[in-house]
Amino acid sequence: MTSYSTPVLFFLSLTAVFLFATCQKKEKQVENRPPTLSLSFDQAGKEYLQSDTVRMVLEASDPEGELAEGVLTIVRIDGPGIRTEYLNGFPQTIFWETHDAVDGLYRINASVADNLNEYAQVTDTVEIVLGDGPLNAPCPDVPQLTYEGQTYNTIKIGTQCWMAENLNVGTLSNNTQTNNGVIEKYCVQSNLDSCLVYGGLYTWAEAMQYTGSEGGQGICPPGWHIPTDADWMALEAEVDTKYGDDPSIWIAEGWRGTNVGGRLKTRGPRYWEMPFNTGSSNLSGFSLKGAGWAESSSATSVRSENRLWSSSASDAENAWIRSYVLAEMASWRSTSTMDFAYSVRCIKD
Ligand SMILES: [Ca+2]
Ligand SMILES: [Ca+2]
Repeated sequence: MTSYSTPVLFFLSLTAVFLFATCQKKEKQVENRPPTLSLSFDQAGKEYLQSDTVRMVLEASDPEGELAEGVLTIVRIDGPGIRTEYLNGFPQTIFWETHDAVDGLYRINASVADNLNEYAQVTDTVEIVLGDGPLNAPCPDVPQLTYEGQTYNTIKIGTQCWMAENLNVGTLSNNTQTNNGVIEKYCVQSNLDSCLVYGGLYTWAEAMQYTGSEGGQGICPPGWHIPTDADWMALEAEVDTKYGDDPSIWIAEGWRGTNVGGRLKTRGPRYWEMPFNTGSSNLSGFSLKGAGWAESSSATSVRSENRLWSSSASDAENAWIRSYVLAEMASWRSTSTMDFAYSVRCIKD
């Protein structure tokens, strides 16, 4: 065993005390810094139509990397709190669906603490406004019509009178639709209730009832027809707020217009996949739903796309269509093989 003299031991212990004190001092010098927190919204101006989805992104970090749980509250100004959300992990996206929210100002408050109870807080205000409702009314001479056992609402847009729902006529089938004297339809998941919501899906020839004549009645009720490509263009010109009836816009292929699609689609998450339906206002009252489409009998893209026929063939195997999809406020025009099954909207003669 090594032995030390008293002065050496004394020196060693002094050194230890000094080192300990220095460390203590150093620890005190490293101050804990508070976390940072930011809140952003997907809509400029933070003004939303009632039934929109408010999408909020919270980002937080702590210089020492020690974030604890955060909390977000939504409170109607001069009203009760309507929602509290605990935040674990960042960035975090919060979806607030507002169909039940009354119009007014809402305060969004979020905070997050670190392990030493230093915290950061952000507050912002969102306004929920009532939409104006559809700018258009049902067709005055035929506000509703009943066809093959189903009643349809109508909507008058400009000089046109349209059904306000996709057509749902015929017998559910999972086989190839043929010229057999029976109107056959595909339904999402082969479920008749889906056809009540979204309408049936038909190949072009079935929809046209094997006549091929542009503007023909096809499977529509008497006095109505499958819209022509020009009927669709007139609708787009009427509904879009920027381009009006500039034919050079609407004759183009691909995405056209600024907000025609948003104004034709239903609002909110019910018939469209969230969160990307923001901006759809249905101000036209046309009420497009995400009916999907079918390559054979089984539908795909349900709640994310609606493809609709025109009665205008582009050649022997293709016809002009329209498509409306999530996250897209414009209107898609292209040709499509007649073999795929799409929705039908009837327009009055
Ligand atoms: Ca910290
Ligand atoms: Ca048939």
